[in-house]
Amino acid sequence: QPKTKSKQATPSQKMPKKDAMTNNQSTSKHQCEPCDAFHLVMARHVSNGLTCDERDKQDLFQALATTVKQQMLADWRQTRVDDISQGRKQVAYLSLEFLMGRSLGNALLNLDIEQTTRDALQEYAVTIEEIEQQEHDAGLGNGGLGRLAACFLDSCASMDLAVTGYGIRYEYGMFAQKLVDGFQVERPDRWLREGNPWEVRAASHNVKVPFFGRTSSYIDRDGRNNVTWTDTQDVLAVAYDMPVPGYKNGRINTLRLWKAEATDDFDLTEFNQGDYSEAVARKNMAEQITMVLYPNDASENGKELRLRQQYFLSSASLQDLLNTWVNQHGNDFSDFAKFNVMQLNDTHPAIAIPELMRLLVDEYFLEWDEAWQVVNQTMAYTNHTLLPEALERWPVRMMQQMLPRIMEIIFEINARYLEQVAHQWPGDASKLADMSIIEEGYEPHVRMAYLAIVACFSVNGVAELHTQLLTSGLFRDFYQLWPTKFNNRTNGVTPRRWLAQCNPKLSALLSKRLGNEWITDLSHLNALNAFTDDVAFIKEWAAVKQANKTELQQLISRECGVEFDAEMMFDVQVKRIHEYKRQLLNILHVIHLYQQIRLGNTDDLVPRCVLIGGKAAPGYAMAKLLIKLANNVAHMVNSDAVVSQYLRFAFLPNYNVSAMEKICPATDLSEQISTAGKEASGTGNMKFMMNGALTIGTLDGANVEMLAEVGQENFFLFGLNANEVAALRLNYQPDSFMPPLSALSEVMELLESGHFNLQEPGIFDSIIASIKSPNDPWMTAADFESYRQAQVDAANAYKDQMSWTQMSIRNTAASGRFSSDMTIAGYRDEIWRA
Ligand code: B1H
Repeated sequence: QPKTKSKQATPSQKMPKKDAMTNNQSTSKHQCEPCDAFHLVMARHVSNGLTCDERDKQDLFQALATTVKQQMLADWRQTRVDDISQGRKQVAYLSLEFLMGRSLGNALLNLDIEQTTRDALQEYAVTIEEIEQQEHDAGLGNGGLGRLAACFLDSCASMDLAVTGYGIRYEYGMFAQKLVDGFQVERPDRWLREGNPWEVRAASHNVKVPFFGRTSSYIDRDGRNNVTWTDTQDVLAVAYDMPVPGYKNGRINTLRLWKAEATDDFDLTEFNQGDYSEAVARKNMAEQITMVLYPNDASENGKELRLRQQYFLSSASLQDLLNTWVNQHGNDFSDFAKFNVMQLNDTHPAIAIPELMRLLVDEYFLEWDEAWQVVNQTMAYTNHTLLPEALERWPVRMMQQMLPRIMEIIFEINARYLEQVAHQWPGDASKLADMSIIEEGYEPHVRMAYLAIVACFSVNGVAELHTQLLTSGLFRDFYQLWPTKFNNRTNGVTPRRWLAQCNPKLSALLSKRLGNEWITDLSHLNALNAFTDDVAFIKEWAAVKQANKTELQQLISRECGVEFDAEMMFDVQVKRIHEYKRQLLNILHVIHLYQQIRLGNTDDLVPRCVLIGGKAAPGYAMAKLLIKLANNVAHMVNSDAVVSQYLRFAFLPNYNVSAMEKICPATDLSEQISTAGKEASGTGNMKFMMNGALTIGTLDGANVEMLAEVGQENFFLFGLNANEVAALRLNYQPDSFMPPLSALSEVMELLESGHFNLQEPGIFDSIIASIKSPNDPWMTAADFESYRQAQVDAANAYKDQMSWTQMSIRNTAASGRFSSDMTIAGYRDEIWRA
């Protein structure tokens, strides 16, 4: 009876009555332990109108979050029970990253207890917002890929899908970024220091993950030839569960994060040998696996510990899924694929493919073909990038040593698959080499993307252009072999966090006009188009943006010491720092404006505040230098009294999910300026659009689809398209894009003069050289003039606030397609068939 759930009391109905929550301890009739505990903490810290300090507030956060978690427990358990009893297909979303950010605000919204909580806090000298600030971001991801996983979890729960996220409980999340003299400095992110009130340690799900050792074959009693993997060093995987509440529907899904611990038995053998220190050292080795998130967005690093993380996550999650299956169905896997499907978030967990083969063949004694069928019917792969430096390849030697049985299985998969290739392209030896899962050479490597394509029944890209480029380029041969495997699922973002929660003023305005169905069906935003000539509405819309800008202005003042002015245009680029994202193009434009103002060419200028934020991978020297350049330019801009009448420039340190929640509601102009063909999708672009920003952007990633939805007249398009970039690559001459007296040549001259680094001679030489290099893959010079012109268009458009606001409304109205609910509906119907 799949509908019984909806008849259950919603969490709000189960929430204690307002008077019970607001009564103090002694008179409360409500016997709920967590609420009592909450009031006890509250009373201790903030009774009698005393104000509380930050430490007090942290206690209050812990108390409130614990209370909210307790409210979820019954529905959480019920969700699990119902999913099992109703025999629903289970989806496992495997990802090395879940960039969850804060959970309190999202839980209050989805559980519909925000008002109750506000009421309960009324007698204390503290607001929800102050308490929310106390929560440490769960920064268990790098950027778009990790945040996408988090948005998907929210959509799946809100759409009543039985989806479990499987990830790693890193002790240290994404590093905290500080600036010292304008340089990025990394600080550890010990997000668990104060404890994580949301998690539940679920020790009953512990499993052991084997490493190292050797393989040997044996003949069993039935005369079957089997393989065992012995003398392994096992690591204990301990499950920590986080609740994922659906939006007002009573469903609580699970994000299961694995922590690595030393196993007891492996301690024991060494204790027995009297080798205490060795045992402790090994314990550290085991626990290192889940110590830290690798901070390389869109580039691999090939570290051995990273492969250990990947196998640890994959093996623990699969053992968990198989244990659940066997408990219910015994060792018969013939129906497994009917009830289970796994989505691999890029190749990071692709080692799950040979691991599932190993578990089925070696542990459950399935025949190879039977096991392969299970793998091939249950696993689906999402590709997130075309950048060659991000395609994972693991040395065969490393794998043989660390995961000997897994490497054997990959060889076997490859041998069988290459027969198919040989059949398709008879006598074509170079096809075999090109398409082999093993890249031969001095140091042979396993190509993880090829392994994923061969094994999975679905391969998807994350935007239409990206998928086209995959099937016509990188994976062309595979597309010929298996055209039906390939499909597109354009990314999306959750409208709960990225509109309802982060922009309460706009949400209220939307709901006043449209009702609140948009929160679960974002296509309702289309109806806004009926109000684009309603002057009163336009004014309300503009007032909301203005208020949000004032809030951001305060944050920028606090964090950067730069005074933004909410009367000026807010021009924003926040994302990881990477050459392909071209923060450099943005900085060059700021330098151009600076020059114009100093020359007195200010007649047509629209005053603007430019914001850049983002982290550079610690080992990515060029990205780090771009941060330094932004800071030096910002210093010159902001300290010039004349210039700062027209232009202000700030670099926001430590950009993260919580910062974006303040930034996207306050942005006028969103910078999505990557070199065409390089940004697989982008998702920040969608958050800005939803919140009424206009986009200045290239025909890259999901920008292409955003433009199609909103129309050319509401979008500032510039630059080469992907084909033109590829064509120009063959004969690129940056000089030809900076003729004498051109804006770019003047900018280059000022930069080369050392004007922005008077005390630090030569530090930007490598940036200058990269712009002028015929080998510049990002073609910054080629797109500068068209970018500058688009910026002029944007400024001119901004002068007419009425029509700008109309365009802003049209952007929000057209953003409905980019709800992750739409994306997930696609995964559900076309891939998971759940
Ligand atoms: C994206 C990554 C990524 N693509 C390797 N690839 C990583 C690759 O730690 N690593 O090794 C981490 C991340 N991230 C992003 O995915 C794309 O660049 C965006 O365009 C896209 O929107 C996002 C979500 O699909």
